Amino acid sequence: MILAGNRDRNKIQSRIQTRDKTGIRPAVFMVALMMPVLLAGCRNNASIQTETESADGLISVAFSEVGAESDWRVANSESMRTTFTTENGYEFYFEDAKGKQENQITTLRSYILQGVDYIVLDPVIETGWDEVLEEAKNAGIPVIVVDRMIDVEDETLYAAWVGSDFQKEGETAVEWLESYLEEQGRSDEEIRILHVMGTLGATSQIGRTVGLENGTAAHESWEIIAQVQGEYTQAKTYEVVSEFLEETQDIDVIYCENDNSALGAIQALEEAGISCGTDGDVIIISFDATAVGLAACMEGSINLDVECNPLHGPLVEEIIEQLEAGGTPSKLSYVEETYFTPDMLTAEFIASRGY
Ligand code: GYE
Repeated sequence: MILAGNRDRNKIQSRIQTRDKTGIRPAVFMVALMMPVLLAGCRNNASIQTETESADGLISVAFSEVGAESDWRVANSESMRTTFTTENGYEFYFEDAKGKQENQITTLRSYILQGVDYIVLDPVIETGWDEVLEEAKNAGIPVIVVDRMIDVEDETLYAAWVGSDFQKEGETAVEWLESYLEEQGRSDEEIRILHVMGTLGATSQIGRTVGLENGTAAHESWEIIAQVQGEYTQAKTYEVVSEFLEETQDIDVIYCENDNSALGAIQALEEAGISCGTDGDVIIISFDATAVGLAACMEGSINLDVECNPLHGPLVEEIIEQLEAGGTPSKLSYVEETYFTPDMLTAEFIASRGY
């Protein structure tokens, strides 16, 4: 439902903060004025509905996704799509920002103009959201943030956040490495770590980086020999790791901030004739635990894959249900996560996860 419609709005009156004397949300009023323009420019004309047509009572949920840079991301988008279906009572809007915050800001402004019921935002980076979220707030549209966090002055600019504890993921990796080296009798050996970072400024990058940096500072014999930017993609990581290997091949660990990066690092090592994983020279640590990462872990080229759960759709739906019922969802909800090593994996298990 795009316009105010005749879905029972009583429940959501309380969260609509700005209305003019007519009781119409300014954004809705603007949409009414601009209807012919919007209809002409809309990708999915069929889903634009008039007030009478929206008697179906669908709730419109408009998602601004980071991009499609990784398998994790694809699973995340899919989780939203399969949750917010018409059969489940939703009208779903989706925009892929192609990794650019400015695209997300444009998308949010168009969602605000359309007067959607809820905005779901997975922010590329943490900063720079105050202004556009103020606009959403003034239009009375609750914003639910998923995955990466936002750094805003006014916490009332978003209703809730759901995602992972990224620093904890990094700490899990550090703890595992410590015990793995111990098992191998390498605790006192010098350990040279190549750190492949994800998208700079994204909460997942920040948390996983802090986890590693703190862990390294706490181990005298560990050293981060370089930090390179893999941008969460296989292609970029392959490029930067290949370049690095021309400088030195003296590396004990490559800490890759997601599975696609790990695959890029493995590809670069293979090409340089360097072995990795359980039977190789370089220990590979990865994050996400998507099917591609777990498959590489099961066959031994990734030593550790720390899980990061991308299935946010049902969690966002719970938050929307709470808001619809006039409740206040928890401001921050962390998803449960674990980690995987080759001995823990089977093909059946990987297939059963569905992403
Ligand atoms: O680990 C990576 C993706 O923010 C948790 O973004 C997310 C990260 C994920 O591109 O694969």
